[in-house]
Amino acid sequence: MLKEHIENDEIIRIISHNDADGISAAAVIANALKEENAQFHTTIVPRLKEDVINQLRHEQHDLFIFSDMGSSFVKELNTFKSDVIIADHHQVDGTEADSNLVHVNPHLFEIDGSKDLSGAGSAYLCVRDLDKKHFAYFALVGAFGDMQGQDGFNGVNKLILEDAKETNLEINEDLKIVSKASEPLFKSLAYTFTPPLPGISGDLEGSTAFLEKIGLSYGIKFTDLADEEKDVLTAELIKINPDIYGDCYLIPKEIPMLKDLEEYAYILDACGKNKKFGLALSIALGEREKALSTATELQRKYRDQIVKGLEWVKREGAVQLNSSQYLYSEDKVLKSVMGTIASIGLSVELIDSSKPVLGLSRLHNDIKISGRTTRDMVERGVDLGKALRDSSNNFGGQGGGHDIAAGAMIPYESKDNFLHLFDEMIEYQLNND
Ligand SMILES: [Mn+2]
Repeated sequence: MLKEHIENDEIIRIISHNDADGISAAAVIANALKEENAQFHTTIVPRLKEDVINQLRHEQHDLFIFSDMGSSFVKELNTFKSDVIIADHHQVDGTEADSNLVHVNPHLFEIDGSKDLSGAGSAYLCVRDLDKKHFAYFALVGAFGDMQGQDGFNGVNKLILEDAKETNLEINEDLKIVSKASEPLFKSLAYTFTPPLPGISGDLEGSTAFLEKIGLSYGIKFTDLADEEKDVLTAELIKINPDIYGDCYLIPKEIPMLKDLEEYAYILDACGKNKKFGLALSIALGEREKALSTATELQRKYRDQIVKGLEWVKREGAVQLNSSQYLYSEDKVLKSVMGTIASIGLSVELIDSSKPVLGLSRLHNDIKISGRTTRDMVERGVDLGKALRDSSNNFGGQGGGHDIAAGAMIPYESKDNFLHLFDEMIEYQLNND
């Protein structure tokens, strides 16, 4: 379907999600189209809603591509007069696609979209046959953005990894700490959230104390350490978390800042979290220098907000319900990183991992909710996507996502009732697995 529209020289309309995966998904498609000299127009949105879809319906395009979103709107998109491609990996609702619509989603093939394929991966599969294996690495950037590559790639991601290795990807064993060449060591360590370093991740004082204890200067950059100092650091960090040393996925031809795919994802994420979608896309489409220095500044600011958020979690803790827990604050900075600190808080053991956690942030008359849990809890029966969808629908809100990570939006006034219902649903899921 895509090829035909490219040959007809149309302007192809891309709509994608606003996180690192969604931006990578748009980047795969946009880069592929650019290389085919096709024209495209991209919009990045936080979530698909009826009004967005109805607006798009009136645009004069022959092909719409929805990436990292769209699977819960098959019914609406079936009614489009133009062609539609959905390249998503979120849970599906069972609606069959009409003949104008191509629906690419791992869940349709009983493949788990929360760990085996990202939105960018689905998008990559749509362009792969146009001889685009050299963009496979963007699918891996997206997978990192959705936390799918941190323990190695599985499922379809693994097949995509083979495409990337065949073309431009190299894998090296190394210390998996961030910003090795651009930040002083104590920040590199404190800003490393995956793999988590309990006592160090998100904790500038903890990180400084650790480096003092092992006799390394905290102000030096990792790349400026002597080899024997790197060895000492590696040995000490492995004691805290053995996963800190392992495979790094690198694009050798890229500039240092974007060489490591995981770090690439974090840059896109920082742009996305600051609503600089155009900036993120332009970097993914090849812009450097000024675009990158702006992005680095945003990343610094964003990381400081996360650190502030984690300090808050450490101080206050999560509010405990029977089978779940939540974080809530009306503080402007904390609100903006609530989902992220729920997720990192869980992994660095600041939050009890035996209960799913919700990060709640108020936006005017609504509350935005990000839910996170562990693989272990999913195996015990928890499905956050289902619980958040059902509990938010009950109060006129909407939600969904994956079993391990999901989101919702509810009216502010139903906050307490919603939390109560959600908690009961989790309890039910655990008792009826
Ligand atoms: Mn995604």
